[in-house]
Amino acid sequence: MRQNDTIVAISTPPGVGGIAVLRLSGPDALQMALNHLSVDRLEPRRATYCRIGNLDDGIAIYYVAPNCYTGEPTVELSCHGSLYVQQALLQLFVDGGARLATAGEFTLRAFLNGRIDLSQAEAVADLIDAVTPVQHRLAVSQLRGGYAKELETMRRQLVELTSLLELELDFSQEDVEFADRHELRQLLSRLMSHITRLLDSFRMGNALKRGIPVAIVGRPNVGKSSLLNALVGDDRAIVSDVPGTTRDTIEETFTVDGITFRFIDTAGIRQSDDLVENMGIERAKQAARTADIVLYVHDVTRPMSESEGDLNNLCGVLQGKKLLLVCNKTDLQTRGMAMNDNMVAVSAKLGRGVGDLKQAMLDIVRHDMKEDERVMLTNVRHYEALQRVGESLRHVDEGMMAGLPADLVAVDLREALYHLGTITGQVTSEDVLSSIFSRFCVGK
Ligand SMILES: Nc1nc2c(ncn2[C@@H]2O[C@H](COP(=O)(O)OP(=O)(O)OP(=O)(O)O)[C@@H](O)[C@H]2O)c(=O)[nH]1
Ligand SMILES: [Mg+2]
Repeated sequence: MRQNDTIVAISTPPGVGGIAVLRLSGPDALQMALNHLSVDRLEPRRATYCRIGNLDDGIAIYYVAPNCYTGEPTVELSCHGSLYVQQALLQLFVDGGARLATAGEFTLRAFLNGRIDLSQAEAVADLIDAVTPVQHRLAVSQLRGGYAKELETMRRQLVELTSLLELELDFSQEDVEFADRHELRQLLSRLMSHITRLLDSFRMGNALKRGIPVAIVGRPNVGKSSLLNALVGDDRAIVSDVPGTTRDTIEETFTVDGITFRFIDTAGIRQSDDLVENMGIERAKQAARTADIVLYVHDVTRPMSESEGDLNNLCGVLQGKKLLLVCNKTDLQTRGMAMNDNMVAVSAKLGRGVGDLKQAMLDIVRHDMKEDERVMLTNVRHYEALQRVGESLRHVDEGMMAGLPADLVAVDLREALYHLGTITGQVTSEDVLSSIFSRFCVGK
């Protein structure tokens, strides 16, 4: 990982634009820029209007290290967004000794120079990817470091634990077990419950980031695919009056009030001799298993007892899910129905009641979000690392209960510290870094 050279890239999206921004970062950034500008100095953090390499007129800004994004001297040139100008300027600086930056390399340098930790670098990528207000909020809160602070607190507590134990080690010749193990275990259990809470927040955090999975299930022909189409406002799934039309699962996302739902239309659930259909039905059950919200569609022209029977059979699959009973085809039904809180009446065909259904889903999500207002875990890599931290701490706990000698317990503690360090990047490998930064675009 070379870091002592000067890198260059266009930081605005590829293509023609009103303006384009070229970024130079590294020890020679200022000199390289000045070589091609019509001015002979750039005042730090001041916009200077100048000619750039006889190609264009634009604005140059010089950022002084270390208080800038990459933590090293940086110059940004805003020029006209012509493809020709962009390419010609890049060429100019490459000929002048700069190296084309790889994807995410500016942010990688920010990390390597200690400007941000690894979890914040990942938040930068999330922020760039964010398309909904919720995704934006999650990324911003991770970027601003509320989460990093929480991790730091945990790390300090772990270090404290380790040093308490090591103190005990120093005195072990004298056979004192003075580091009050009661105190140790209290500290440990506080830490463990903290970790459990963070791990628990992942389900919600991840769902908010990627879209909350909503499975649409029910008997054949009740209008599941029609409901999907009505929800997303598009003829996404094939609809027909032949039962068993949908054979595979179909996914479509839709954002309501800033919250993204990932709808999964499934094959109608029934006893069938058709092998392919049965595979589809198995997938339907699987979709219901992995969903947060299950929309069970009931056709109001059919007896309610049918759906009730199904729901009883699906009981195991539906455990822990939020279930909404969607009574469909209400346009064919004139008499009223006894409704309760978990029921929504719709006509997928006419689009009637679909707004109510969306509202009911939003209510479910908002209710869950309230329970989890603090820092939320959204990143799979962090989730896995924290799971390992939790596991090591469980070993510590077991070790202390079993009265294991301090040096053995300390091994597990150090392992916990190690896994925690992988989140922020205090310990990391080139593989991890390259997999994280390859997600970025060039120029970031
Ligand atoms: N009148 C009326 N017909 C509907 C409504 N919703 C769906 N249908 C009709 O019911 C039939 C089945 O609709 P689909 O959406 O394909 O049903 P499905 O549950 O996806 O069926 P499978 O994929 O076979 O399991 C079609 O003829 C739809 O036009 C509704 O609200 N009112
Ligand atoms: Mg269907």
